[in-house]
Amino acid sequence: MTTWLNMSLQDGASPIMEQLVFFHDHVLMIMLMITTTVSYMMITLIRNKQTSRFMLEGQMIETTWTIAPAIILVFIAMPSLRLLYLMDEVHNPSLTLKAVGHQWYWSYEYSDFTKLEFDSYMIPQEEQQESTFRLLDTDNRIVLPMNSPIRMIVTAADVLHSWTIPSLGVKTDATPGRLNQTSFSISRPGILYGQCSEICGANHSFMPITIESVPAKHFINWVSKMSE
Ligand SMILES: [Cu+2]
Repeated sequence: MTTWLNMSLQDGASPIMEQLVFFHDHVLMIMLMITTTVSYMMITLIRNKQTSRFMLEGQMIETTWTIAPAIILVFIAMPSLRLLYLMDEVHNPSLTLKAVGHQWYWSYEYSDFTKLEFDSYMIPQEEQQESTFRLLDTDNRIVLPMNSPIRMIVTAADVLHSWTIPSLGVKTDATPGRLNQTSFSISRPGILYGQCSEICGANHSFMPITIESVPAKHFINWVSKMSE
């Protein structure tokens, strides 16, 4: 999760998010090079009076500064498209979780099991404990096995919502009458936090998402306990 003074992305908790962080850094490096070059050019132009009686045109430099940005764009587009298609791919999921957005809470259905579904409300400020995070913790956490491909089905019951976990690199719109699909696999155990990311009404800020990532064995125990 984000902690104090973290100005950057959260640490990736899924292979896709790790790749997204690498891509972000890659683009930032390119932007740094461009900004440096352009600022250098602008400063030189301001500080010098570059006039010449003989120079009327510069075919070579004009060709270069037209083609160079196009080549730079290709170096951004290629890894970007690679990631886009990687994120779209659903690799033979071992579990399906359905999230339904409501005003203003999420409800979850584990469609692989019978009658395993629950609502997940934010823990209100009056009920905060030492161990809970304000505006981020829920009364019922999603429990998911780590290191297994998970398919998410996201939809809404009333208005638009958006199911988001920044550390997994997942953000899917929850639209009434529509099922949106995304997939991820969590690389380590822990608790992952997210918030609704589509302005959905008065309590939009108060419908967080909490995932408890556990080893597969613990997940099976949890499922049998829940379905009792
Ligand atoms: Cu919302």
